[in-house]
Amino acid sequence: MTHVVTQEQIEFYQKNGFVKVDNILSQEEVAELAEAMEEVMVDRSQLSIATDVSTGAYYKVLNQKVNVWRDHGIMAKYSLHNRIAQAAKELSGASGIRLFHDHALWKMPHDSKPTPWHQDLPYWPMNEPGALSAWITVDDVDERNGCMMFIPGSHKVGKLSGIDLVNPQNIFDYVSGTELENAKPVVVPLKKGSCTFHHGQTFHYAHSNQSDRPRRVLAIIYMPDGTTYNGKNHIATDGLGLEVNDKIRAGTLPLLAK
Ligand SMILES: O=C(O)CCC(=O)C(=O)O
Repeated sequence: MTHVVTQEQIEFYQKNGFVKVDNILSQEEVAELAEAMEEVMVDRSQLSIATDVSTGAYYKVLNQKVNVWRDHGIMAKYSLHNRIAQAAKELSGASGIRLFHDHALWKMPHDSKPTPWHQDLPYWPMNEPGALSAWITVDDVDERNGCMMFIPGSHKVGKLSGIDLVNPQNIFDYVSGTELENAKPVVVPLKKGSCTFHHGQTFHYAHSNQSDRPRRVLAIIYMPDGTTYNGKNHIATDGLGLEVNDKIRAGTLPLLAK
């Protein structure tokens, strides 16, 4: 198969813990995905999980719905898309890539809050650190409506304590005395249809949405095939009967690229 990302992008990702990939989707695909996301965000199906109600504190940070691919065929088309999974495989260097979960991540206009600096891996039930997220936007994003920013090289610091996304600790306190303490963030504005990939240990942040429209993103979390379970409760693995140190695999966590 031809490569989805360049060698330069792979090296950038390995070194910095994030990378930008322009036009991972065509403009036709973006339009289709945006329409499906609009539908799925108001769908009352029980298969996906909205993590807060519209009056809640977390909703101001993120209007989030997890596993939207289970509700909508077009969301499944993109969340299970081979091209995006293949890019994740190439960047991570894994021999196979499984879906962990997808989530629509909308930052609502008006009274929104920033997504505080955090790592993702502390929330995931994984022993190993190779999992990564594709963050695909269907709107042009910049600092005004909540594009992503990253601390280069922060994925190499290891897994720290999780951050409370509503009442956040300062993640930089955890790395005081290291070069990360005063590291300069890299801001990554994107055109719709483009994406970033970030490693589960990379520090990342997004400003509040100061525009008058939702900032609409589909994020897909991938894990290297063979990643093992650490016993932590998580929406994507609860009820699967996994024992600690089992390989994380199930029909709902499909192998997407190998
Ligand atoms: O969309 C955001 O504001 C934050 C996204 C994020 O934290 C993630 O995809 O891991």
